[in-house]
Amino acid sequence: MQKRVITIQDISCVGRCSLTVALPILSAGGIETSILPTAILSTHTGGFTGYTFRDLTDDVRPIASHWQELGLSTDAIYTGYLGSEEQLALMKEFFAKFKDEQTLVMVDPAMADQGKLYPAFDQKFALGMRDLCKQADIIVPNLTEATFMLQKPYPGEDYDRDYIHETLRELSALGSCADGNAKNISKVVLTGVSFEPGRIGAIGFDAGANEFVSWFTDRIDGYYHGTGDIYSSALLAGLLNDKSLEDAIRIACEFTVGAIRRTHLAQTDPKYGVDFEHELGSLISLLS
Ligand code: PXL
Repeated sequence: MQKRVITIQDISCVGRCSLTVALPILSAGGIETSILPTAILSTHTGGFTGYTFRDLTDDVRPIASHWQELGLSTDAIYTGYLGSEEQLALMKEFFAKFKDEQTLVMVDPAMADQGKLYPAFDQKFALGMRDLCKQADIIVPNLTEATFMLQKPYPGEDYDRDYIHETLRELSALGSCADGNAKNISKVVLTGVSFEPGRIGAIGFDAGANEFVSWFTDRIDGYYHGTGDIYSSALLAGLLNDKSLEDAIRIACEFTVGAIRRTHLAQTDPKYGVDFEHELGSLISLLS
């Protein structure tokens, strides 16, 4: 049976991130993608100025109630960029309504990169996001987001494999400090990890198997916006196509680097995001 995901993030109308990448990537993975937009912005907030922001917080509960009346069920819930602490609280309510034994909850704590929080966020929000992550089955932070959630210093490029493994274990253990039926976060995927010049990738920790898995590709110079969202969407597409964590990590890495490479060669303005569209064919092949 075809799988369904409900993804909850903003619509940044221009700039290829959040819902404008999650929808096509998950669709390419053969997954029915239902969306719950949390805000509409004319562009994303990274590198553009003067963007509009229409908050849709007040719509979240009525949309969820209507779906409950329909008896809607879902194989996965995937949250990305969320606009406020109030929205974090609403996500917990949403999980309580729509999560059952079978539902995979993926939280991408999209709030920071390169050692800094995105413009809309502060420490308090970062801790709120940490609390939301406790309710997830899988989380996909980059190293900046991980250090904000663990309240430890951002190491820049100065870390080794032991540091990364310890960070992954600490992130997983966040789940066991949750209220109620607390348990470790079963899978953590840390993105943007590099142990040698010219190579970058992701490392996953499967708490149940007590196992680390990783994949690395060439590192392409420059900073490309929206690649975290592209990575998470492709990772989820892999998992929902019954790929192992290791294979899903590899597929998401290869897809994302392919899009970055094209964009680097085309020399387009990186704040408009990366050309993932021309990589969708390869994604479909990687998933089949
Ligand atoms: O890519 C993450 C993201 C999503 N949505 C909005 C953003 C960002 C990152 O800056 O600003 C609105």
